[in-house]
Amino acid sequence: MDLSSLTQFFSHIIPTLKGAMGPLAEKAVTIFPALAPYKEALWWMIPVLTLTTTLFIVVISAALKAPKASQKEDAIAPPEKEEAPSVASPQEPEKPAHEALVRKETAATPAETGVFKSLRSGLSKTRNALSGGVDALFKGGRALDEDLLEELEELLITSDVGVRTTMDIMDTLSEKAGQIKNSEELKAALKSLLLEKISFDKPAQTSFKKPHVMMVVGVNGVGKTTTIGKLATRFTREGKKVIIVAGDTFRAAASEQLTVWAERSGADIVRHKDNSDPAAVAFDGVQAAVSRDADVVIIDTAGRLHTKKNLMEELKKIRRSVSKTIEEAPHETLMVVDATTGQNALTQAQLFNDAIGIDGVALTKLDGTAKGGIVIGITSTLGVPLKYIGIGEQAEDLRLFDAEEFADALL
Ligand SMILES: Nc1nc2c(ncn2[C@@H]2O[C@H](COP(=O)(O)OP(=O)(O)O)[C@@H](O)[C@H]2O)c(=O)[nH]1
Ligand SMILES: [Mg+2]
Repeated sequence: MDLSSLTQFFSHIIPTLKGAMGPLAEKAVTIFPALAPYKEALWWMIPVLTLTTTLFIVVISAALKAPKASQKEDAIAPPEKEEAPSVASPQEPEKPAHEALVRKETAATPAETGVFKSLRSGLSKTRNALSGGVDALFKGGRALDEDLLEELEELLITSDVGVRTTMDIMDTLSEKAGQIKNSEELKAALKSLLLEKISFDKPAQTSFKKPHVMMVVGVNGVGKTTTIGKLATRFTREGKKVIIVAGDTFRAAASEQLTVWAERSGADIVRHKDNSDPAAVAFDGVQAAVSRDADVVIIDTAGRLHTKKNLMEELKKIRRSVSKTIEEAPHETLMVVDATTGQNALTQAQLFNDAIGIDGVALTKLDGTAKGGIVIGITSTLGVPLKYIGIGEQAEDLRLFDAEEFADALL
């Protein structure tokens, strides 16, 4: 549009607008006498104000629409927390567990929640008990005397630190008692003593010989399948090709649950019919890994403890079966234990270690307990490295165990 046609346009539109708005302006002045001084300008003020108000309403309603829509989805979304699957039951209906997982995913996928849960918030219950407990000891200006030390000892034992480890810590602390005046100093001393107890030579990091075969063992409900899902996520995010093997053929829902995790993490899954031989699935899984050039194979296993002897025999059979394809496989046997079971976790780990030998422990549900002291119990008595800790149910809630980071989060 050139300048002359623009001038022509305005010379046409202005009188038309003036003519149309004239009567409106008259009416406005009779209704609002205060507008009288602006009468001459009303022919353009009315359309301009109408236009800007409409624009304003459109923008505001568009801005409000987005959060409203997601609120609506929230309202129909199922609750995030699901009941833990019950201990082994062959009659367990297959569908609900599968549905439960799919629903859980729609409720809060990692992409939706966005922020990774911090270790500190995952361990908040233990932190409140331990760090808060030490603060409480000094309330009312108490000094570090025999009574206070005794209460501290009780605090450590009720946090599942373990009797022997607590005794060791208390011995050293009583020697240092003269130098400790307040809760901050006591926390610092306690922290360095705990750190001494839980520090390991760092477990060898993920430099795998391809395919690296991992077997995941532990009793029912401790979080094996979930931990496998989290591990698969971790490995695929590192760019590794992962195959997970549904070796818990005993529980109908187990393979379904693992299939959901495979989809979620982008791993392949090898599964057979329910009640088929776990050793045969494991064998096929390793064969598939070799032929598909996978980096990691993670084998899920059953965990029914009431037939303990059979379970250990079954696990040994799986080991033999995978070693037929790769002599040194499984390269790693990871034992999963549930931190909320306290000292039982330690007993279980010892039991599995004696029967089949374990290379590392994954301690789950540390977010659900105030007794995270079990980490200290496990690392200081088992002689097997604590490799991973689970601090929630989502894919990213698995951490490589780092003694310093852990101690920092607690005290
Ligand atoms: N809060 C919490 N729940 C967990 C964690 N790990 C697993 N779970 C839950 O524990 C329950 C049992 O887990 P599952 O993987 O099925 O145990 P499995 O029987 O050993 O395979 C499920 O509801 C999981 O969501 C964790 O680190 N924190
Ligand atoms: Mg399972």
